[in-house]
Amino acid sequence: MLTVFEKLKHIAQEIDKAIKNEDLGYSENQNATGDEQLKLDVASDAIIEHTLSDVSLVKQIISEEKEEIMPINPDGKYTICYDPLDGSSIVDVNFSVGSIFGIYEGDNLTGRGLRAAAYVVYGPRLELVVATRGHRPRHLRSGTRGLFSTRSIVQLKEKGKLNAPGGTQKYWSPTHKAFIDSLFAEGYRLRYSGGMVPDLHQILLKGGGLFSYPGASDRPKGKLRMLFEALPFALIFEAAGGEAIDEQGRRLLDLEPEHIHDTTPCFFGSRYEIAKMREAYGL
Ligand code: AHM
Ligand code: MG
Repeated sequence: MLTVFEKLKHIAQEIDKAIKNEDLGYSENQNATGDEQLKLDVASDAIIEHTLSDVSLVKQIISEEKEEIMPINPDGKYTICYDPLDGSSIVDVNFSVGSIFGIYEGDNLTGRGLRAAAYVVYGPRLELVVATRGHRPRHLRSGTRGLFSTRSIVQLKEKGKLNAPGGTQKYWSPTHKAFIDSLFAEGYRLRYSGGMVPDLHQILLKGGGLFSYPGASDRPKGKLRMLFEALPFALIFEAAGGEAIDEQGRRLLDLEPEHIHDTTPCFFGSRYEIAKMREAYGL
């Protein structure tokens, strides 16, 4: 796993340079889910593909930006699923964006097969959070000579203060709206940038809170993709002492996507907010 994490540091540096220097415009393509692709989405995907394609531990890669699975080494140990540039709709306004990685055992593309996860935050500083299953996540920051050093071990408190509610309110169910309102009524503060990487990173580093992306009438199965987005963050939240569930109260790490681009409603939080969610949803 260390070899893979070392490669992720290289990828982080390369994508960071691309974000700072390359064209932010649209490419002529759409990705597998029909989203317009930015030139930067394509460039970030190419950096990751190029870097991972000579790692013998890697059996195959699956990208949010690719329709199909890409084989690398048939004897490799892991499948790496990734979102090369999450939050590409906010990169033009110079908000923080990120890359997300899920490292799955063999070709076991389920929550139970997920062995490790990581994300990169491209912000004023370049940061990386890595977690192997069952161990507290490590938060690293890149220094002056491009070397990453550990800043902290990530651990959530029992209860936080932040509320990051995703999606469009007019499409939320009355249950979800009442739940989100109840957190604000309790004193939670709104923190939502529209990029799940910085939004979840903030909750993790500030010790707790809730990030939700529910199923709603416009998107009954939510927006966030299981393999590249929801499951990697579920592993990180659980490793940090928090929880990650869907709207039926199932652990995200117990889910099994039917298709590689499947999405799921999701709730990530410290224990208190997740307990409140279960209560509000009658679970
Ligand atoms: P993307 O992968 O196309 O960038 O979309 C995922 C992003 C997440 O980072 C973020 O949490 C979510 O979309 C925001 O969606 P919304 O604007 O509907 O709240
Ligand atoms: Mg994404």
